[in-house]
Amino acid sequence: MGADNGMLKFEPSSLTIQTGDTVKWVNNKLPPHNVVFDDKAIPTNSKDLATKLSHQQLMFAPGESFEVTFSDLPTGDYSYYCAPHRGAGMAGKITVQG
Ligand SMILES: [Cu+2]
Repeated sequence: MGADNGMLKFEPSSLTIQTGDTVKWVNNKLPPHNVVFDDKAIPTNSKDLATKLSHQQLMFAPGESFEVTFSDLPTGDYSYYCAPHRGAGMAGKITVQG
């Protein structure tokens, strides 16, 4: 989260995984960052699932990280953003395949 060159973005900004895989987000430059899944941009538009996948708490320290395991959920595209930097376009997408 936060590119080495100072850009407010997730790197990589899109990622394809298999059901059951775990994704780790690591704080890098320009904190604070977080990860908020948009219930309008995930399969089934489930608010509960969006909340479960999100890490709303802001991460300030470089190297701080968290992991999410994508199991027991529908396949498809899961879009998310960084709340403090949403206006700057800091967003990403996880594509979950079966
Ligand atoms: Cu951010």
